[in-house]
Amino acid sequence: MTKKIFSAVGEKEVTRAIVGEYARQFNEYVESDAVIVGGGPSGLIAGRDLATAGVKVLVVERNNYLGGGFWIGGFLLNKITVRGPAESILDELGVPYTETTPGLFVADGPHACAKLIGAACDAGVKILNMTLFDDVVLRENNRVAGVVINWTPVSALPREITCVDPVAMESKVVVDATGHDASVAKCLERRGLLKCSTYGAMWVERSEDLVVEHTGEAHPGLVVSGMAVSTVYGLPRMGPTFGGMLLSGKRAAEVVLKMLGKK
Ligand code: 48F
Repeated sequence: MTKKIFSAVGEKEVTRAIVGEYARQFNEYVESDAVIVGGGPSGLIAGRDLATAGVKVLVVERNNYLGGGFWIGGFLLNKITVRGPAESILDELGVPYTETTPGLFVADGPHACAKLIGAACDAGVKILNMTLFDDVVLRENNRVAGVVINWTPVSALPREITCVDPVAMESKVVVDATGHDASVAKCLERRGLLKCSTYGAMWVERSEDLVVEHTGEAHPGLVVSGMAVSTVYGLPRMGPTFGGMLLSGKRAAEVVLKMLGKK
């Protein structure tokens, strides 16, 4: 008999640990202050700042991994760029970078992603991954008051077995940080409640300033952040540079704090 290295714990304890902890946390976050849909750079920075300020915040992400477009800089090359002054956020996160030309900073995508995800989790953000935003919860005067969600794989089921009803999570504010898709804003557009545009052609020197400037409450209860802002307002795209996403996430958190009466 070989000497045992690990604790005397079997399968049922492992299963109970997963199910019990998941259910406990899910139950706790059925009602939160803010739900952020999309765990890319803008959503994660917004989440980090909100959780740091003591806000109960849940990120809903359709993939099993967080980070969105932050893993790959552009053209499948994993170096991300930020234009000044957004390198201050890389400093906050402890991401090493190089200044390749005055005002342009380059970092490793995976390293930056890992630090960003870690910072959001350390601040207290809770995550529902493999979870697809499906619809909004609306209350009086069509105020957004939560999200309807389903497991991501449900959307891949054959048509004849897709009658899997979703569930809803209530929140005081919802943030659309779903990137180009602007999934939450588009959902309001389908209901005739919001007019969306489509993002414009690339013009980096204009787009990042405009994204930060337009970050805010696009509909009662709904804040738009990151690339979703470009889609909603028809702003130029910025391509493979991320300072605008990081500063937009910060701005989104400030707006949410104000809406929650915490600023
Ligand atoms: O696309 P994404 O990284 O959005 P972002 O934070 O940053 C945009 C940049 O990555 C880049 C750019 C500018 O630098 O052009 O594109 O605005 O992250 C969006 C996240 O939202 C998730 C998606 O999987 C990604 O992780 N997402 C999108 N739609 C849904 C969703 C949905 N319906 N439900 C849940 N998650």
